[in-house]
Parts: sequence; structure tokens; C-alpha cells
Amino acid sequence: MIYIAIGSNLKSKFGNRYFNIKKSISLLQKQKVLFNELSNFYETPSYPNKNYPKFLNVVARVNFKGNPYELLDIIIKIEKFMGRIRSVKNGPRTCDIDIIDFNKKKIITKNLILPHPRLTRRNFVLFPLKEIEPNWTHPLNNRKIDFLIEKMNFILRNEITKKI
Ligand code: PH2
Ligand code: MG
Ligand code: MG
Repeated sequence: MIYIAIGSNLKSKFGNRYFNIKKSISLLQKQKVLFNELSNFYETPSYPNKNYPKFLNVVARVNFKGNPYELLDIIIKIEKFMGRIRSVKNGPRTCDIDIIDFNKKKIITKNLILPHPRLTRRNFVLFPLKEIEPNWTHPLNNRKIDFLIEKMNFILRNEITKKI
């Protein structure tokens, strides 16, 4: 099973945050990334800098025939096409697509770390992931998703809103 997370907190030439996520999904589908399951849209304050605009986030379970690096190549091209400019770390972006878990693979390379190294601190990943896969477990420690959510601090656990 492959899980990806998509987020947006800026308008692009295609539209608002919601349309940016929809557009990225249709671009991924054109590149043979097949969507099996898509979470609701969730709104969260930008992490860690709450002064940036709020994000909309989703998590999806996808099928993809290639390897993680091939998926990453596709993702980076789509982020560029969506007008993403990499300036400040964790700064606002029109579209960010992250691979969360690729068949439980463990990879540490310069361009790609799997599973996503910061996923356990991210309400905007854990909540939508739980919605589509309540039995998901962390590839490195086999912890259940409910445990990871409980371990998150109170603020992160309570500042997420389901939108659609
Ligand atoms: N992505 C980040 C940094 N901070 N905050 C929220 N709420 N949602 C995100 O998707 C997000 C973030 C870096 O990719
Ligand atoms: Mg990200
Ligand atoms: Mg990213």
C-alpha cells in the first residue's frame, strides 16, 4: 500500500487551495498514479509557523507500478507545474505532495526518506490517514495510528477541522 499526502495554503493560477489539490490529483492520475481512497479535506494551521495561511490537506491511498524514486520524480514535476516556488523552509506553497509510506519500505537517501520522517508530529497526516486506513501501523516501530495520535500534543490533536 502506498500513501501520499497533499497540502496547499496558497492560491495558484489554477485557483484556491481546494482546486490546487484537485488539480494535483488529476495530474497524478495522468501519470498513472491511481487513487483508491481519498480522505476528506482537513484544515490546519500552518505548522510550525501559524502566521502563514492555513492549509488544506488530504491523504490518499494510491496504486503505482514504479519505484519510490519514479514516483518522487512525477511529484516534483507536478509541484513545479503547479507553481511551487521553494523559498523558506515550511513556507507557504501552492501544492506540496509527500510520500508518507511506500509499501512499508525503509529508505534513507539524500532526496527521499521513507517512511516520511516527520509524519508522527503531523496532525494533517495522521488524521486523514486514520480516516482512510484505521489499521495503519508505522513501518519503523509498528505502532498503531491511534497510539500515534494519542501521543501527539494536545494542541496538535485539537486544531484540525474536517472540511468536506
Ligand atoms: N506542510 C509543511 C509544513 N507545514 N502545515 C500544515 N498544516 N499542512 C502542511 O501540509 C504543511 C504544514 C511542509 O511540507
Ligand atoms: Mg510536506
Ligand atoms: Mg514535500
